[in-house]
Amino acid sequence: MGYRVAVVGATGNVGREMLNILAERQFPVDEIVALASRRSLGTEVSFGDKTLKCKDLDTFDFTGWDMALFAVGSEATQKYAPGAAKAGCVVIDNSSLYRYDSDVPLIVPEVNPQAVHDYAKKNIIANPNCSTAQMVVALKPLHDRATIKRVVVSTYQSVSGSGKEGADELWDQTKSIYNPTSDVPPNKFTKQIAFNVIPHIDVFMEDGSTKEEWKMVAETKKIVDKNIKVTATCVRVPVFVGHSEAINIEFEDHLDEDEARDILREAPGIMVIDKREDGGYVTPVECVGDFATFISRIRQDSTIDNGLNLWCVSDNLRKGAALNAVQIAELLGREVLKKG
Ligand code: 11C
Repeated sequence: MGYRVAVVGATGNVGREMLNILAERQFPVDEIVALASRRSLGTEVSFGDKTLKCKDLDTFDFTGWDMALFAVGSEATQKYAPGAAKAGCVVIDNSSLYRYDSDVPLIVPEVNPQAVHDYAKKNIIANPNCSTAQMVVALKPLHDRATIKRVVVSTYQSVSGSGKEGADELWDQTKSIYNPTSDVPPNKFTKQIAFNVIPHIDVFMEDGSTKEEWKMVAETKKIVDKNIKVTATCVRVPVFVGHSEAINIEFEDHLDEDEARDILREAPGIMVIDKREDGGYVTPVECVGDFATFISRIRQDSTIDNGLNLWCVSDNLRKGAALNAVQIAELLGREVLKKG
């Protein structure tokens, strides 16, 4: 016996990846429905070797459905998730709407799987921001060994994090620079993204940080440990898929770089590629379509007593969004609903 699963926002980048990953990982599905807004009604999406026709989210009755994986913005989540949850369907939400709600667990299954038991207060589980998800997978096993005091992270985030419009803008702008007959001014991004980098993701906060940076701080505290101090600079780069992060970590206790490498090699969800030679590290184009979070360039930071540097790369549409949501669904099935 399997689950009745709804994928909400099935025509978007993340919704399509959710369907792919549910099929790839042979999630025990008895019935699956792809839901989208009325204008996408009838649009066909793939689920393994099957094709699903999108149904209307607006009129869908979630009664009798076990789980709904939501991949729509906060506004649509606010409109539809409470109704689905009230109907008894557990919502796994990829938007930021519920992430900071103390009645909603925020889960990365490799890090805080025990939080799944807190799902019932609202019948909702939140999925973190992509840049947080990959970082906490790397931080957790190191924190367990040597207690992290402070993290300084700089991100190099791909345009797919900002949706299809962002990817189209990079593509069109790149072509227009080679062929200057057509001008593609910044629209989704605030400055030219082709052949450029932009130190600005999401809105500005009062203290001068951006919301993306704030999310990395707040979500790391909620998922790993509220005592960890995090400071982030989030940067958009002209890469289509795959977020990269340069992470500097300060620990309470000494942690040797070789031991850190061994710990990370054994840690769930991580693949260490760390040869100290040309090309002995991972770049975003190599991580596309993969489930793992890749760690390279592990080395001591000799400017502080107990410091390490590392390079972390992952497919932002997978571990950063759809894969993590499916892993939460697997966890929920395994630990709570116990049907599969
Ligand atoms: C980006 N991290 O790369 C963002 C996208 O809070 O789920 C995901 C935003 C979120 O633009």
